Amino acid sequence: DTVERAYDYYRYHPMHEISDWMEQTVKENPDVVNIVQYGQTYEKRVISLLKIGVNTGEKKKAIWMDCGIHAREWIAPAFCQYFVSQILQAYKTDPKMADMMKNMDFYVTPVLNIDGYIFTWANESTRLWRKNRSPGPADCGCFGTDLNRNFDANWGTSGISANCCGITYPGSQPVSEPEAAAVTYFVGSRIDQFLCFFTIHSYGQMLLVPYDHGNFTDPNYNELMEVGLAAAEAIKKVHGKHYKVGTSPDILYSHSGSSKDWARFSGIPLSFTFELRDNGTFAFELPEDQIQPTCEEAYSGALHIITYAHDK
Ligand code: ING
Ligand code: ZN
Repeated sequence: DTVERAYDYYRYHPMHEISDWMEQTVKENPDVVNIVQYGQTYEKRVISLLKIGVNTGEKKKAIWMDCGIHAREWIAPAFCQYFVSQILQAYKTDPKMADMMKNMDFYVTPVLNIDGYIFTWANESTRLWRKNRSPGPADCGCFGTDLNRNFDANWGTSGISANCCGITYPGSQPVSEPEAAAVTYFVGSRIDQFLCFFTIHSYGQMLLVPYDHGNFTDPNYNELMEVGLAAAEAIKKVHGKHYKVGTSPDILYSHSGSSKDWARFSGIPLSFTFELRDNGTFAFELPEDQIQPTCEEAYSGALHIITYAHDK
């Protein structure tokens, strides 16, 4: 007979293993976890998330987290999986998490850009693919749209490449891509539920607050910075790593069409992009021995923000 081996959260997993892990997680936690299929990729793969929370029969508040919107940022899907395992464990041992799971549902998408993620696993020459896998315009000859430039938030106005071969090509129009449409529709149709939107990237060790577009200032900028800076402090306590906090134009450069800006423009009070480790030494190819410390520190930062959102 077969012996069930514990899932290894400190390795990178190909998509089929992540899909199996999602099903296994539901099997092991049938009372509080469901799989929700909410879209399809360009190559017709099903996009799904784990909905985690106590079914109280009431309309609940919610937290959004997506990972793997960019294919090569492998630490992001690893973090979403770790995050799920941690909240499910804490639910059983920590009254605060038990309370939060009664009042809120966590919607976690481990891999949003599934086609791209699979492409980065296909062979070494495609390991650093970022975009999705939809073909560009007929006269282009290149594949892929940058999904974090494709959302309906000042689409196409800054921090993009108009060339469809570029890595920041925003697509032919806002939400032209099925992966961005899936998030837009799912989150958009229950927008009032969401207290907080997280989208997880690498690399750079940053917590980005709205807005990514330099022409806009968030009316809650001070609050977002305060929460973000406290989260960065929580992160630093875990393994001493420094994460910068700020808007994208303040820290790096302005860009348009990001999911975080779309979420915030749509009315979600808290919206953050996490840029996980590292600072460029290994960049997108973060060694597996850094998965655990990266996840531990990022969990601490995310939990700070989630607790703030819940208690507010
Ligand atoms: N970074 C995000 C991107 O979409 C970003 C967010 C943009 C950060 C611009 C800083 C400056 O490009 C990654 N790593 O994908
Ligand atoms: Zn990214």
